[in-house]
Amino acid sequence: MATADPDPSPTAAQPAAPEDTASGGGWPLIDGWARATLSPTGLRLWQTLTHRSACLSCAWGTGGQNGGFRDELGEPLQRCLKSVEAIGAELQPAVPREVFAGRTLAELQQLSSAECDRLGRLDRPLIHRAGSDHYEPIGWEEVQALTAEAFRRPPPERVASYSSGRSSNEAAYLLQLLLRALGSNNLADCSDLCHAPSTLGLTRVFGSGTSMVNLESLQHADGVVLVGSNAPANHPRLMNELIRLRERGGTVIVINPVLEGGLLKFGSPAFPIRSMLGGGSAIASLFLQPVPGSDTAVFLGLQKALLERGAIAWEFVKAHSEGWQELIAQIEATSWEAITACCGLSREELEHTAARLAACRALVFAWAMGITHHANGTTNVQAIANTAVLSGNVARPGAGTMPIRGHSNVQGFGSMGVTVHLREPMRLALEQLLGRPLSRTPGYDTRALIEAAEGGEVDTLLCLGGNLFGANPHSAQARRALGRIDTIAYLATKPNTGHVHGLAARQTLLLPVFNRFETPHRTTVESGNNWVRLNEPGTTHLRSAQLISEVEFLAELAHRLHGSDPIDWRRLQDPVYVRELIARTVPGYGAIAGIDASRREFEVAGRVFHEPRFPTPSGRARLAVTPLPDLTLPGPEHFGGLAAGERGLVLSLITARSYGQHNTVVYKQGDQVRGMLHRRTLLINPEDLTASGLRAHECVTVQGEAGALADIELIPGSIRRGAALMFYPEANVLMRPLKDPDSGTPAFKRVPVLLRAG
Ligand SMILES: Nc1nc2c(c(=O)[nH]1)N[C@H]1C(S)=C(S)[C@@H](COP(=O)(O)OP(=O)(O)OC[C@H]3O[C@@H](n4cnc5c(=O)[nH]c(N)nc54)[C@H](O)[C@@H]3O)O[C@H]1N2
Ligand SMILES: Nc1nc2c(c(=O)[nH]1)N[C@H]1C(S)=C(S)[C@@H](COP(=O)(O)OP(=O)(O)OC[C@H]3O[C@@H](n4cnc5c(=O)[nH]c(N)nc54)[C@H](O)[C@@H]3O)O[C@H]1N2
Ligand code: SF4
Ligand SMILES: [Mo]
Repeated sequence: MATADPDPSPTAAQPAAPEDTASGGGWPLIDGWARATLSPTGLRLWQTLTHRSACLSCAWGTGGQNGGFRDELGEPLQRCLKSVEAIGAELQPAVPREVFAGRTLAELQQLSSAECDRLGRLDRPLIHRAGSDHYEPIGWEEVQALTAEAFRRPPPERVASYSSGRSSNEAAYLLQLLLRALGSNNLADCSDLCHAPSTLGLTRVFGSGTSMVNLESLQHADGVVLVGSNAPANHPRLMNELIRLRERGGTVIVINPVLEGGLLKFGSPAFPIRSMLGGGSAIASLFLQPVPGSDTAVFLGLQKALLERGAIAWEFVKAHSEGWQELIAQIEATSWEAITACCGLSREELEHTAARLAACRALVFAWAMGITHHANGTTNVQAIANTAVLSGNVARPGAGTMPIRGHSNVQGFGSMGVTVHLREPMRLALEQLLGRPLSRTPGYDTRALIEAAEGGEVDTLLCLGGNLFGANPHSAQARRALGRIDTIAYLATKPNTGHVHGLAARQTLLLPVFNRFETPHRTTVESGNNWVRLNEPGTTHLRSAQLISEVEFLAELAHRLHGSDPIDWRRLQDPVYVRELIARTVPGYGAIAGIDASRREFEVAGRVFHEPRFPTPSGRARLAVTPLPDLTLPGPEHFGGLAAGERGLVLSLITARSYGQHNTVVYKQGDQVRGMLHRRTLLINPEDLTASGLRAHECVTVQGEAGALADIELIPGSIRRGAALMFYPEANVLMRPLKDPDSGTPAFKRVPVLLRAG
């Protein structure tokens, strides 16, 4: 454990001291803002930043009706550089004509993710037909006819969609309505690769799958436990809340196998003096570095320590939960040896941390992909939720569970019914709207979609944003699977690797859409804190572009498929009408019906718990046992073995985002904060280097279960022994798609790999 503030920890099990690690934020951010402002697109960029629409980037959800820079409490200066990067990429000129006309697909397939994105904006529809080595232009009428035919012909179980949470609620709602009306539940979504374990785990415990904390509530907390999140890079404005919490004398406990610099100190432009002169504000009060994948053991350890020190909120637990007897029995029966052997933290560290937790008046438990990207991701989430209940930290001001959502509107997609787990109230409402029962055939989530496609069971796929190829594990399998689908339509703003590697068997359509700040009509999105934002209409800088709004495209497709049975599908081109239907059928969304008139943004009803009555059958939180995971790694022989005298070792690989990328879109090659100056790097503990005979900055081959990457530079850093970190999406060639059986989410953060010298 490393401590980041004057409060001394009882042990110092991990070597890295805070000074060893570069801090997050600070000068590079201020410099980034200056550069962006002075660039040729600077003026347009500022116009976009002040446009009344939500940030494109993460689900923290800055922007909207309060003006581009404000959060839902109206606080100014809440835009971060990530947002600027995302807008900058959208303000690129159109892809030059000669790119798709002149370059063959084989040439385009050589491009990296960053190079694809830098080609520019897609500005007219394109098609790739089997046998051709080019994408070629196509008119919208032909696009609509081909797409409608591709959806009409096969049986409904053989058509599917994949979506990424960048689009609007209105487009999401239409997408699921269109597919469900057809009889298909195959609504795969990027959340299947992301927070599906949070939705499932929280629903099991509380009957509701989203954050139970809003921004205001967070501001009443005096403690935050931040688990498996690199918020300085991925949710920068959350850092302002953590800085303020520390200023109020609160406690921030970070749990992460990587001693992320920005979680020790962060220089936020919202606090400029400290950012520039003081090297940033202190974040972590306590930093625990467990074995990757062991968080269930960490939380069982914290629960055991709370139990032993008499800090269980018994009154609350007995009054407002069920199943606690079995959980307490598990905690008592699980030995300290089993817990510490699994998570690699000492009993003293866990006891000390539990004492800090018990001393807090109101605690928020927040987490991201370090918790969900595991073969037991759902159990991890339940272990956190159990801890929140046992310590009495739910359903009161300043306390609760808060999954930190990813894409800017990923949560809205779930609310709109883009999920294979449609909730009963919404099913009934949709059945009433459509006047017929919905199909009960289980739908494909993202992994099931890839597996079904590989087995030749999918004919037509519509991708509303995202990069299905790049985001999946086992890139070779993803390419093969997509290649067996007859027709794929990609709706996107910019080209990505998926568009050139994920080619369908017969025809692939690449269709350019308006982004959020360009869409010619109003749209809405939902933040990770359940706040619904309204985006005003906008315009595009692309001259003579043939862009389409996602709503218009989907409504036209629906009309061609369904005519006016039983609703007037073409009328759905009017987003006001779509919002009317949303208000009628989506639980908690009644207020959206009046949003066009009132322009009043709102909190989704029933999500934030102010008192301990939960939407479970008994009204109580449902606690359940959380088994310890088996984290045994295979030996070198699993990968073909090491020859006598050959240097190397097996590690547990975390695949994560660098400080300069948004998912599969890479903005910057280097990650200064982690000292990983290019993409072909691997972060490793210095003691693992010494023990294996490998050397710092040596280039090695990283061998996974599905593929290998050569010439990877070893970067010594503050990461737990036995673990390594590489950047996604490049690392996706390495891994076999091991997944959490409950949620279907891949174990992206625990990939067994063998490192070999040379
Ligand atoms: N700038 C930027 N912002 C983004 C994104 C982006 O790519 N770029 N992506 C968006 C999306 S879709 C998402 S889902 C989020 C992702 O946001 P994050 O979840 O913060 O992103 P990751 O980089 O995947 O990794 C999270 C952290 O988990 C830690 N970790 C790995 N394994 C474990 C473990 O076993 N236990 C614990 N406790 N920690 C572990 C890693 O060290 C890392 O610090 O960000 C969103 N925002
Ligand atoms: N190894 C590994 N793999 C991972 C992860 C990991 O941590 N490690 N993280 C996983 C996670 S958390 C996620 S969420 C997925 C992300 O998976 P995806 O959401 O599928 O991928 P993105 O890279 O976010 O998709 C970006 C593309 O969306 C398109 N786009 C952008 N804006 C819009 C818009 O407004 N409308 C439309 N129609 N298209 C738009 C652009 O073409 C852009 O190239 O990746 C997952 N894969
Ligand atoms: S924190 Fe997230 S929502 Fe807020 S400005 Fe940054 S990227 Fe956008
Ligand atoms: Mo995500």
